[in-house]
Amino acid sequence: MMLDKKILRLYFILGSVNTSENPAHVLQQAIEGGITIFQYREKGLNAKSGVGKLTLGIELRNTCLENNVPFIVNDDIELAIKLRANGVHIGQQDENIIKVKERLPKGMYVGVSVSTVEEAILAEEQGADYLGVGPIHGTSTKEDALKPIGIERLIEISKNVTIPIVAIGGIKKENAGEIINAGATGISVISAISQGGTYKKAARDLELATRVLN
Ligand code: 3NM
Repeated sequence: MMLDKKILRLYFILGSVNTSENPAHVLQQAIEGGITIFQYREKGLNAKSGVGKLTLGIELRNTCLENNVPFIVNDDIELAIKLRANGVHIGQQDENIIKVKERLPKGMYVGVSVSTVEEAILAEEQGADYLGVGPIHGTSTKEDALKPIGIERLIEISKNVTIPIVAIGGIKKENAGEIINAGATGISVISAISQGGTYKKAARDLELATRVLN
């Protein structure tokens, strides 16, 4: 089943290390502001593991369910299955896409992080449902982020694949429009919402900023 492109318009990612507030509260506000999909990414220094990771996952999963927002789990395939997530998002360091798809129940989406045209073409061939392309700009949110790839690379990648693309890395309302104009289906953010103070307004402003003609 093809992923509805509208769903990828404003893709919010959050884990407990990205906020000093209750993550479920941040998520609820972001939903009210207009995010279209959510990814639970429990990674980085002081990230939860085991029962703590599962418990927060259940809470965020329930918030998404109550609000009819698709819920994606970063990297952790077992957790994604346990939480009956709508999909899983994997990086280049994670398991092979074909193997991941074999393990997942039918209908669960697989998103893949790429930063080159070659990686993008391969991920599409192997059955990725969408691509996360980045980092477009510099970001301090991901400790091991690669060097920014820039808008030109995003344009090049979008010309070489047919599956939807969400761009990531240093995206905020001021540069969201150029991302969509470069051919991306949507934008993906952590700090532009989680560090946005009023989360609902931050999400709404981002959503408005994506409304450009492309
Ligand atoms: N992945 P912010 S960049 C989670 O390039 C993540 O694959 C990236 O955070 C990649 O919106 C990134 O705060 C961090 O810049 C995005």
